[in-house]
This record gives sequence, C-alpha cells and structure tokens, in this order.
Amino acid sequence: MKRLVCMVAVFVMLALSTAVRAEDVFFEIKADKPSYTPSSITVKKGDHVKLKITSTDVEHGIHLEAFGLKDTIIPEKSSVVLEFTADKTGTFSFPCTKYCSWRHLVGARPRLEIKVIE
Ligand SMILES: [Cu+2]
Repeated sequence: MKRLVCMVAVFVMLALSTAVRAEDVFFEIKADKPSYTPSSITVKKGDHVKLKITSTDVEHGIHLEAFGLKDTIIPEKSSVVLEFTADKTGTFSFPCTKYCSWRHLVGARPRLEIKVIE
C-alpha cells in the first residue's frame, strides 16, 4: 500500500510539473487622450486576463474584437473591468473607438496592444 501511495504521488508530481498552467493576470490601465498606460501588455496563452481601465480625462472606447469585448470608459463612472481568456497567440492592437481628441484625425489614437505568447 505504501508503495502504491508513493507511485501515485510521483505520478501526480510529474503531471503537475509538465502541465502548462494558466494564470490569473491583472492589469490596471489608465486611459487618456494621448495614450493608454501601459500601452502594451504581454500574457501567456490560456491566461485569464482581467483589465481594469480608468479614464483620467474624457470618454474612451475599448473594443477588444479579438476577444469579443467592447465597452466605453466614462471618467465620471467607476472603472471598466474586462475579463477574457487569452485563447489565441499573436499581437492584437486595439485603438480607441470613441472620438476623444484630434489625434483620431491624424491616426494617433490611444491604443492598447495585447501580446499573447505561448
Ligand atoms: Cu479616442
């Protein structure tokens, strides 16, 4: 019996050490007219990502179409919290979707980049 318990323990330890474990990751992002800060985040595929986004000036729009999320960040209201599972690798770029300043006119909208790596 003792031998069986040891074999099961070794098997479980091996399984845990080789499995890719997803993590819960959390980022706080400040949105303002020139940029989102941080403007780029990196997560691992499979991670459960939680973004808390707060505007420090005017309304901004966030549309993470690659992950099926869309919201408006309103400065007078509480922060927007978006959660998703990073289920695909790649670099995804999300420009602000609400006209927040003249920067929209010259292709310099605030932008959030999400890199999902293996
Ligand atoms: Cu904008």
